[in-house]
Amino acid sequence: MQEALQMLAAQAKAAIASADSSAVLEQLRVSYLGKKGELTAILRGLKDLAPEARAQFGALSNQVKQDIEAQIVGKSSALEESKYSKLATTEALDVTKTLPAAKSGHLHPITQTWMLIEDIFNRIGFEVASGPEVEWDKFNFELLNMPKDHPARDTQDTFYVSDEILLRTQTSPVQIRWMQNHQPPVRIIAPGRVFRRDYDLTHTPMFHQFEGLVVDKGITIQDLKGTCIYAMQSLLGSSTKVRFRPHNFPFTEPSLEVDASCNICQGKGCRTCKHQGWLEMAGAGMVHPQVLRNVGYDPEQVSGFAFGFGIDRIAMMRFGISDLRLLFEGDMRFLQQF
Ligand code: 2U9
Repeated sequence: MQEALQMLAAQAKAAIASADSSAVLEQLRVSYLGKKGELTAILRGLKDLAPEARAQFGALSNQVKQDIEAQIVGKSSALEESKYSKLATTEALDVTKTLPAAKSGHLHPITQTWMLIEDIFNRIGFEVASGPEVEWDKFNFELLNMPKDHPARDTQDTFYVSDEILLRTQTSPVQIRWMQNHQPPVRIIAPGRVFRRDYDLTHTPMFHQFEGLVVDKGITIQDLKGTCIYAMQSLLGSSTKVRFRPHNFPFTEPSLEVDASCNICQGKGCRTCKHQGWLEMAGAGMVHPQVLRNVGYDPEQVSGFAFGFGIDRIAMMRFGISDLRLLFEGDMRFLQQF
């Protein structure tokens, strides 16, 4: 029995020493010291021995049990220690290391231009108005002097939702709604998304424009011209020249087109301005008396002017972008430049 105990003690010592994980160590503890363990079986057998032998082997068995327990405890802390010292090298963090600079986003070139426009007009006392992108035919066309059979409707290929509902082709309905709810003086700009069925190098089915409207007693075409010159020079530079050509819109009379001297070649002629020295920037005119009447204003008492600019066009000129479609593709390599 003594021999058996000594062999067991030697076996256990070797096995514990070579255990390479806490799980293996736990298995060894169970197999030696557990309820069905080898040493436990020997200890249980002590009761069958003669009293003398029982005292002798009892003491020895207890000694072996204590030794095995102590070895397991010692090995367990050695294993823990080596686990953490390995982690200290494999998962080490250098908290003093300099991080790469954080990337911050920025506003889209169109948003930047839009905000600049609002700022330029705020400075001369205009309020900013907005309205729905899905509109009634009445607000987008009819009250603007374009009844159902009007030829001008053909030039604005429209997305219809139903007979009476459409995606607005201009922001003019915002001004109609404003005038229905406010008495003169009116001094507003209406920036926003508009929609037309068009897609090529210079047209996208969704684009941005801002329109302006001023209505008060005694407003003349001089006010219109002064405001357009102020806007063009604020947006494109103070040396920008502005010229006005006669045009025709159903909602203004007289109507004008507004050109700015090309800010790429300073008016000398280049590819951007098709060697004209001028770029077409806006449409404008004195609000048609019928439009004033349609919203309940008296054209004998008040007069007004209105204008419309493409925001995307201005953004392209300010940032030197040649293809409008690039602005709407969401390619970060392109957008990060602005
Ligand atoms: C009301 C009365 C008149 C707004 C106007 C234009 C001329 C015009 C274009 C410019 C570039 C559209 O984005 S674009 O293609 N706009 O030419 N817009 S006058 O006239 C109004 C607006 C509201 C009540």
